[in-house]
Amino acid sequence: MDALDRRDFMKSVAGATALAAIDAKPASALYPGPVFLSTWAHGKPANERAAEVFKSGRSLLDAVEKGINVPEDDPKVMSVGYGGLPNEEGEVELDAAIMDGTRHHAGAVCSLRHIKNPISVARLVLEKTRHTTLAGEGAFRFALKMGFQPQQLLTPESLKRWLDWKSDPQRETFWVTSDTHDTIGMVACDGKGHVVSGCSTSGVAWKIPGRVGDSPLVGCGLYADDNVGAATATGEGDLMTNYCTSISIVHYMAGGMSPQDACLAVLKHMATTDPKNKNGDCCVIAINNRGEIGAASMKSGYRLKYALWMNGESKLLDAVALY
Ligand code: SD4
Repeated sequence: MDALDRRDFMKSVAGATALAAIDAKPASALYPGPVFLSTWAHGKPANERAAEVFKSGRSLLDAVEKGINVPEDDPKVMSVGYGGLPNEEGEVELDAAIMDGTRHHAGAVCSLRHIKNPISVARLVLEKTRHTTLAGEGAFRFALKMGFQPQQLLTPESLKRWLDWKSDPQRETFWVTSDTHDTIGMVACDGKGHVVSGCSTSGVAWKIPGRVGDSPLVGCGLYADDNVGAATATGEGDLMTNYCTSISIVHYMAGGMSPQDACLAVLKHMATTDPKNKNGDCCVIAINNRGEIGAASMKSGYRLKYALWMNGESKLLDAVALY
């Protein structure tokens, strides 16, 4: 461990301790209204919907869920919900999770088939059960019990993409390497110290059936704690799961880092522990309980566009890249 690594590690340990010890809401929010921060261009309409829902008097959890429903419902977004690219056998399998920073509790679903709004199923796992995560057939049967309608999630376009991939003798597969993706991850603060995070994805395209990415795993694809803040990740989940990316960011923030520094610190840690990770498609966003934000990408070749809704303004911005 070099000096920088050791310092980062000590800060993260200090962060973990602080996380357990801090029990107070911030004295004052940096920005006293709601802030919504999401990954990629599809995050912009998602934030706008979330802001509308929150303005109508509904909870921050409702806002994040309904915001994420926007790209889930949009067949043009081929990495989330309806129209998401399928696994190697041509089946769409969706992952999603939502976490409430007040209760330190999440609801999550993995490998869910035939239901276009996995974030809403995850929300019901959170609200209606004592469980945190439901997978596969069990998640599907739960969704049916909750009144969701099963449907074909392949669109003509996503079917064509799969058939093109399948018929290419040179195709890359997840038995060796990777392909396309772009999760919606959203973090939000209500301006009063309450934070929520959520994410929803069809995962990496052409994945091995049953593969679960980082997105529905608490601490990996997302985390939220009102005492500190919230984070979420997008990119190569198989890499980020091994670094528990989102809880690591929250720990860095608990140790005193700004959300921006915390996002960079986790990526730096990934790159210094294994230099191969500098080539990883890894992007993260974070918000603290004062409404301050951060966004970063590992490399400029996979630079995150992130959407920010604040003070009635909705913007799409470029994240900083570490390499
Ligand atoms: C996964 N992290 O399933 C997701 C994919 C993603 O941007 O986020 N892509 O690995």
